[in-house]
Amino acid sequence: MTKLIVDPVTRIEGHLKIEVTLDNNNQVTDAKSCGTMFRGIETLLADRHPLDAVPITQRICGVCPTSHATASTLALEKAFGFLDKVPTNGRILRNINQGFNFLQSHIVHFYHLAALDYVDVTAAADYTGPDAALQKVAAFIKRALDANDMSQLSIFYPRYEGDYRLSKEGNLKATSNYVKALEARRLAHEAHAMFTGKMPHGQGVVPGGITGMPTYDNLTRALSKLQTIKDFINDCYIPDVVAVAEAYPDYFESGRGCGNLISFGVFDMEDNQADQTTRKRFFNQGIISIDNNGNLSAVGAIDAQKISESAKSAWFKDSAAIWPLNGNSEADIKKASAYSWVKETRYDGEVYEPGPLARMVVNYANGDKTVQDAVNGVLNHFSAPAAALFSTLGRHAARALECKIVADKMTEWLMQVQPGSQTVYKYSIEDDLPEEGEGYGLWEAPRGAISHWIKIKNSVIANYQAITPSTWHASGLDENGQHGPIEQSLIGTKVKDTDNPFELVRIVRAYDPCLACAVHLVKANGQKLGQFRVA
Ligand code: NFE
Repeated sequence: MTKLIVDPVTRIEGHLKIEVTLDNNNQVTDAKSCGTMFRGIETLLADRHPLDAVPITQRICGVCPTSHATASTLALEKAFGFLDKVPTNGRILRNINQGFNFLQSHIVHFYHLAALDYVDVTAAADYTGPDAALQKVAAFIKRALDANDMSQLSIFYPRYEGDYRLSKEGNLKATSNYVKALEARRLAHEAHAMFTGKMPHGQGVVPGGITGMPTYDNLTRALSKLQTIKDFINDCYIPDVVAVAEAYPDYFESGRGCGNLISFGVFDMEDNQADQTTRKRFFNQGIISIDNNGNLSAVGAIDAQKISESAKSAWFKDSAAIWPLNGNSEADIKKASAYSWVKETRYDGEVYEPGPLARMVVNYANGDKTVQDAVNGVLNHFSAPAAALFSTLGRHAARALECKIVADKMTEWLMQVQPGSQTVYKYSIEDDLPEEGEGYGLWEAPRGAISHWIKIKNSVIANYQAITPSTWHASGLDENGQHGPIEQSLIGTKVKDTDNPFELVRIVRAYDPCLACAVHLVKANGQKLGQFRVA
């Protein structure tokens, strides 16, 4: 038995350690996903005005602040009783903002984080041809080598060696697109900022709608930026994911996971809908599972009462499953069973995986023709059954397909916005907000289901919780002995070379974990919970 530790897992957001136990055949028999960072942003919210939650919770993360802002906004709208009051323009602009955030996040995840597990950028080191992007990469590598300073290449190195399979031409094409992806990401941020003031952490998402005023000018400019991003998705992102899948087809059989998928749904399609679990959303709400024979279940409805968090393997005092609205945990850094700052989020007591895969499979099973055509296109190309989606490559494929489907839909949303029409429901902060209330917001971040939970007493926040998709993904062993999704994906994996465990990091990165989002801590009364010295 050997212990193998990857710490930190690089090219993700936040701080994650992976610890696995290998048997004599180097097969993973046990896995621990450890969030090593302490966040505690919820503590900042105690006793503040409820409206402060939207800007403050966005600071949990710079990658998916839009999702935090929107989930927080929905929680407040529920607590205030005006979930059904958002005007049409506000609803559509929310979809547009969230859409641009999905596009930038998915593109950055593939090119700048995960693709480097499959694409060998050193192919560009001796490049002398006409491609300006490759010339820049070659010059970047040369500068570091001339200075004999490999730390300048830290975005590429160190890395695990021994399994780069693309041709030189394939590596050059993907490396060139790595540079072009930066431009696509910038355009998505710029378009987002047109309606929310800035990005990241836009100011325009508020309970009641969006404050940014759409004009024909900024809508036209957003459409133009969207078109460039769509071209990038069609010409680069989709073909590059297919090229990686063709070179690494065994990764359709890696990292299966827990087999249960969950989506809270995202992109509201109708006005005046009070119930978040049943309102019509472009990507539907639902749970779905696959059995050991590869058969999908029917899609089940979402019941917010079934969401819980426990802390068996997390450094918090309570271990039993708690409905998040009642969550109020104290840190316990001496807890013997703990190895992570990530709590165990569960649905109906079971382990579920949120994310692009969940959204695609739920919509696929619900008969969404666009999603079915896209997914069947991939499955047919690889002569693969639907079960192949539950894999490392399946997660990348689902994310890329979703990116295209969202971008295509966004043209329609941008055309639907009415300049000059109301974008936000008008209310008086002094007179119209209740002194007491409870609410939760169920939405989707790029990485999957996100929920914010709020209790208001005496017009201030009495308790707040933010549960992110990465909390679901990176959660550890719960009180019922169930491993979280990433841990389940790792168990059973065979590691070829223990000095270069690329199999493990490929599995983990396909989930697109963000540990900045995943860790959290609630303490409503502001006590000091611990003191940490970072050496
Ligand atoms: Ni920090 Fe996020 C997304 C949220 S984390 S990136 O997407 O919420 O899972």
